[in-house]
Amino acid sequence: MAATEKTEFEIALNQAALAAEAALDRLLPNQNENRLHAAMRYAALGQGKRLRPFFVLESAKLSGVSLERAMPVAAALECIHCYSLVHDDLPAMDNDDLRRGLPTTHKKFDEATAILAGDALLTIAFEILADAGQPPALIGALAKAAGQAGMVGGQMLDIEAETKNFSSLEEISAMQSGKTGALFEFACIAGPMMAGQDMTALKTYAKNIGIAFQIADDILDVESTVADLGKATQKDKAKGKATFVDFLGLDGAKKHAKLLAEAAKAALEPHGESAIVLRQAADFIISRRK
Ligand code: GRG
Repeated sequence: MAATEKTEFEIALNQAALAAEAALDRLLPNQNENRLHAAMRYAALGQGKRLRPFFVLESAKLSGVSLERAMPVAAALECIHCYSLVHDDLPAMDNDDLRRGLPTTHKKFDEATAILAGDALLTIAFEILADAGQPPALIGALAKAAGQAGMVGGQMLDIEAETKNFSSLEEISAMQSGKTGALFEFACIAGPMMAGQDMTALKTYAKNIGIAFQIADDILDVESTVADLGKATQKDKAKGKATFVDFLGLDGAKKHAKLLAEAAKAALEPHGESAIVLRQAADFIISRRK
């Protein structure tokens, strides 16, 4: 392949990002001069890799589910991801000024507006799914992934770990499986769930890439720059956060991420050649620069 030629994954991610942007633009409210609407749109539109929508659309494709049926699920999931970023950036949490290369939502607007925009992005996600006639099992699965048994629960453990150190790799993996992994897992099983198919292979794939993604995030926090990442770096150590790099060292963390990516790819074996894009996605997750 020539150096400039794009991989199947890069093409699919780019298409998913464009489709997600268009869907969010259409689905998010936009009354003139409505401050809440403006903050919701600021938090959700424009930048972002759109990895979670990509995984929804790709798992749907692999399961024979149409783009039309999968798109509201991809958009709803991205709304929840964007809400989590807005709330995570607040002074009471990570207190960040920069997100996706721009002022965080509470810096651009104010804290109260950012809290409400996050709340509204979370709730509109479920409105989008209900309006699209998605099955209760899928709506319930997203609620579970986002809530106390998933992302919110993981975030709580992460905050607690600032004062109460994790003592094992299992403990930190459990926290990250909730905080970061749960939304990835939902994204990857959304396809077979909509199609009523077996989810085992994609669930195993997702569990591995979820942790690999977080390890890559921890490594980028140490090795990357604000200009490349569009957000503050070197924050984890300063905040006393429990990271994979602390437990494994930089080289150990890179090796562990590679093992997880290989395990993710191996899990796709039942899907054969049609899972090539997801295999390439696993490699991207651990080699990304932002
Ligand atoms: C506040 C309820 C609540 C949860 C916050 C996801 C999360 C939990 C916090 C985000 C903070 C963070 C940096 C987590 C590490 C992994 C992560 C989710 C990174 C951001 O995701 P990307 O890289 O972001 O997919 P883009 O901007 O590309 O969408």
